Order: sequence, then structure tokens, then C-alpha cells
Amino acid sequence: MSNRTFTMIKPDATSKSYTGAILDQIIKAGFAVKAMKWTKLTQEQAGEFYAVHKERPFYGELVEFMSSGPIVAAILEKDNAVADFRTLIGATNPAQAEEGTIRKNFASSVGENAVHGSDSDENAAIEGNFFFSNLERF
Ligand code: FUP
Repeated sequence: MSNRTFTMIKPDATSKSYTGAILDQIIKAGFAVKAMKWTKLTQEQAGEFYAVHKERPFYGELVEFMSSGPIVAAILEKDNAVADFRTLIGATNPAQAEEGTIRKNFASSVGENAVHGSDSDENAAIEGNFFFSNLERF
């Protein structure tokens, strides 16, 4: 069990000005911000980030969407961070997400689902390293 996870607030949520409300919910749930940036992925960067989904039918749409506007990338710390953050954000499809979860509150569809959360300690480390150098973590 590691105490860090990685998240992105996705372009659908930043464009609807949900960034502050989502960060508020994350912090109130007990996560501490260890690194954070407001940035925009190129198509190439989005393709690389989601390379594990390359063969999936939604890959092209996913890359297009994730490079369509600004995102907030962050490394978060809490005991049991990966699992607890997945609980906080809810199911991939917001229609199936539990009441009160971030995706239930802010997402509109399975593609445009407001936030990303790492699915394992290993991927949390890989994804955090994709965005942040050691000089950008406190
Ligand atoms: P999650 O771990 O909940 O973010 O979900 P997945 O790893 O299964 O999917 C990664 C991203 O691919 C999702 F956030 C949105 C996108 N996706 C689709 O667009 N359509 C699908 O049917 C499944 C996922």
C-alpha cells in the first residue's frame, strides 16, 4: 500500500469551471496536494499518457478529448491513496457512480468523466513522473 496517487481534472471539468469545487472535495476528503499544475496536453502527449488503451475502440476519441483543453494534474497523498481516491471519484461511467462521488457530481459521460485517478501504486508513480520532476514535489 502506497500513500500517493495521481489525478487529472479533465478538460470537460476545467471548461465548466468545476476545478475549484473538485479540488475542494478532494482536499476535504483528506488528500494533501504534493504537486500540481495547470497545463494542456498535446495530442502526442495525451496519446502517450493513455498508450495502454491504444487498441481500445475509444482511444482516438480519448486522445482528442484529453488534448482539447486545459487540465489540472496533481500528485495527492493520503493513507491508502489509490483505493481511497478511486472510491472518492466513483465509477468510470457517471451514470453508475455512487451518490456524492466526484464523477456523480461533475461528470457528464463515460468519455467526459471529469477526473482521472490512478488504478495502482505502480501507475500512480508512472503517471506522476509523466508530469512532474522531483523539483516540483513538496
Ligand atoms: P478509469 O480508470 O475509471 O479512468 O477508467 P478506464 O481506465 O477504464 O478508462 C480510461 C479512460 O478512457 C476513461 F476515463 C474514459 C475513457 N473511456 C471511454 O472513453 N470509453 C469507455 O468505454 C471506457 C473508457
